[in-house]
Amino acid sequence: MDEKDKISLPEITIEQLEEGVQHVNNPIVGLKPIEKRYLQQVKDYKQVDNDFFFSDGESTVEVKVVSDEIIRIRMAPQSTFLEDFSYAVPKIPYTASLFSFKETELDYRVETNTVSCIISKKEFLISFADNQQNMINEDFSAMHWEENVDYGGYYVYCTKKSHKDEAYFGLGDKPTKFNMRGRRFQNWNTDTYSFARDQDPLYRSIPFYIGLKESTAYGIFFDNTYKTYFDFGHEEDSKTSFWAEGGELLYYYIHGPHMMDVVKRYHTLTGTHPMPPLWALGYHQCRWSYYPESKIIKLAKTFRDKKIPCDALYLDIDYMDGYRCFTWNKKYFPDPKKMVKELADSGFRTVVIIDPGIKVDENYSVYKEGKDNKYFCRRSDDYFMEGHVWPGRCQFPDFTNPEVREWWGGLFKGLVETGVAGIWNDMNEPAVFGSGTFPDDVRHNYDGLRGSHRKAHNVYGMQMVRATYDGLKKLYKNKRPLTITRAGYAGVQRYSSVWTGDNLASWDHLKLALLQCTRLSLSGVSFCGTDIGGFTGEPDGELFTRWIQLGVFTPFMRAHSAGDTREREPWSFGETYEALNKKFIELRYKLLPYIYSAFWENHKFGFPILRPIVMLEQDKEGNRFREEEFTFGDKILISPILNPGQTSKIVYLPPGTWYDYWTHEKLEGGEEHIIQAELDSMPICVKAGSVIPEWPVMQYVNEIDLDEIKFQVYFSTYEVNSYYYEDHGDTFAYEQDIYTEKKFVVKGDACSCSIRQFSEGLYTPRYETYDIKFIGLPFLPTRVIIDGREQKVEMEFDALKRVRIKANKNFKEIQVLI
Ligand code: MIG
Repeated sequence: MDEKDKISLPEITIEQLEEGVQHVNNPIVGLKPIEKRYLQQVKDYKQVDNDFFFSDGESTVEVKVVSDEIIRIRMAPQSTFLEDFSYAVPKIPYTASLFSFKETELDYRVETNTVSCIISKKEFLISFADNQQNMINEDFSAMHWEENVDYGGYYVYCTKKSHKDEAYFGLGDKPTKFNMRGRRFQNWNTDTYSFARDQDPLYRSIPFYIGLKESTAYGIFFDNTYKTYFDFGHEEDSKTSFWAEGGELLYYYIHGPHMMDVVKRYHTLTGTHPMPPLWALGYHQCRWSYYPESKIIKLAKTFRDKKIPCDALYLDIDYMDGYRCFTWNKKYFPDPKKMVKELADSGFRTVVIIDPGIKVDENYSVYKEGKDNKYFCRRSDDYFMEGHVWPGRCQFPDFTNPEVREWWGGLFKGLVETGVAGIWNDMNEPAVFGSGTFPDDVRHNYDGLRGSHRKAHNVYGMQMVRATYDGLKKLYKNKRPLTITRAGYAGVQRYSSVWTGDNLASWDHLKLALLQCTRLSLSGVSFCGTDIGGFTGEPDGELFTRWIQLGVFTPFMRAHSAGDTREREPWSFGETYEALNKKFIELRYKLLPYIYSAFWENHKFGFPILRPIVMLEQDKEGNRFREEEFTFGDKILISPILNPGQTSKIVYLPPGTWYDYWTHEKLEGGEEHIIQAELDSMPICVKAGSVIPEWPVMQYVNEIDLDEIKFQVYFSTYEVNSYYYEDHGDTFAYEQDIYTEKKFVVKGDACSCSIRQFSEGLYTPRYETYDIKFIGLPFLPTRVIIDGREQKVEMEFDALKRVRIKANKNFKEIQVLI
């Protein structure tokens, strides 16, 4: 090779060359080696407000102070940055108060009150330390890249040091062990029917992880929509890398030190779920497919006859006319509006499925409109992107085009007028029969910035459900829509709940369900659930019941099954199981006000709804391998039974005092306990000091107007706060502070227990009284003092010395004492 044909390269070491050289068999460059190129010594820097630019003469790295705890890093190999646009982070929430800049002999330091970002001059390594100069996350080698001769742009890489025993969590719903250390993953949304343990990738891409180094947590959010990879000490134990097949090396370093801080801060970047309609937290019954009309009406009636609570029934693809979206099969559903109303009259919401594939059919208005307005995706040479899906030959809207999203949102008008209450977005990876998905050369609008499918693939589903959500929100006029999506990218939580796709009826998948949901919760998507019972295959009664039990404690609770399997309703496995399933669905309904409050804490404050043990007690080494215990909100701990025939379980409780939910037995935390759990039970523990709201069992949300509400108060000797939230349940008035948030503070000693109440917000609930039950009092009370005055209050005691009193809801403090 001639000297002049060589790519001009800055000095790089032999070692780097050996690692990086790849011979690409490309006709244009022949066998010319494509090198991995690394940042070189820093030559100069420039500051523009809270933005710092460091250059090695050829490449530039931007260090942006986002907040006291979040710093964003970007690299431009030839110093030209791409457009600063992100589907995940719609608006960077700048909140940095003070920051400073220092230059020393060896490095530059950008420092906030809590984090210091250190840029070494000689090697251009980037590291993050806390304000005590404890190193938390460091580059192993300088950021690097490779030119992409086929498409232009670069493959971009970042390699960090991985410390012995450093643990890794997050990354969406990878169906694998909870701590991802030692594994490599890929993000490329994929329709994975009947997926297996460890299969990768699946339907969603959330390129965000939490590292736990010793007892300090931090987060890395690699906001890149191309195919991305993460290697957590898999290739080499001492390195953790992430890289992408295009786009920018752009990541946010999110400071902890607690995992909870990291997740909350990740939420400040990517947003939280809007409040869901309350009914969406009830039990949902789905199947592929319930049709014709008589079948679904009978299903509804069976629920009510058997008095098994249920709020939503689903129509899968067979409700459509030849699988044409936004149409009805009139043979099966001659009068959908009447049917939906009939269901609504007995308290059921109807949710229908929608797919992105639009049937190529000149007589079908959706296709015609899409075609006339050029809304469908095209190949690089301007041919339409065509593929076969359920309707046959289809074209696909380009949801990355804002105009297309607007159009798509409007298409729901008919379904909304029919009374449909929720939309289930399927096949939006996007999935195409045969080829799997779109070819790479499909072009997308990408909100005006243009891109091939390589860039838009991972956000396609998220933009579909965004269009769906925004459209429904307008059409419902201030009523909350329910949307469910299969595919998604970081930030999808702003538009939708997700379910984990086509799982399998096996005990191992029950375990995966637990892992996937807790992992999703840490990755910003708290409103998640799995197909209860397993989508493919056949569960037996025991597996189904255990899955219902876990389902009570997954934010989205829906049973679903494939069409070629036996029926899968709560009564499908005989009377014994029916009674058990009913008992646990009823438990879900009792806990609805608690569940709803946990959603509020997610929406408003960015707390994940499901919290694995390691998040509650991250400094205890062994916890990073505990996978089965988790809390729902911060008060109820669950450890579902995950094996056939199992009737008891060793459960670890974090420090503090806990109570067995069923027996009220007191259990000390910081140790393991054996908890009995025959099929009619499951290990559930409540933290001491909790105030757990409870509703009577209703057959559907709002069936009964309450005139009192129950609270279970769990005695504690240390002070504990609990939050209780309520609002209209179905409007957006909460955005104007029309809600009530109550804080209860519980504290007791050997002869008294007090509960104080604080309220905030403008919503006034209908009921007047609280029905309060004290659990675990170490004494038998004889007196009650309400707001400083002793009252003659009737106290009821039961065999377990639990004390029950009724009180007006406006009290400030209640004390029960000897
Ligand atoms: O190619 O609509 O994951 O929940 O029932 C299968 C039929 C298409 C896949 C979804 C599943 C749904 C099914 N769909």
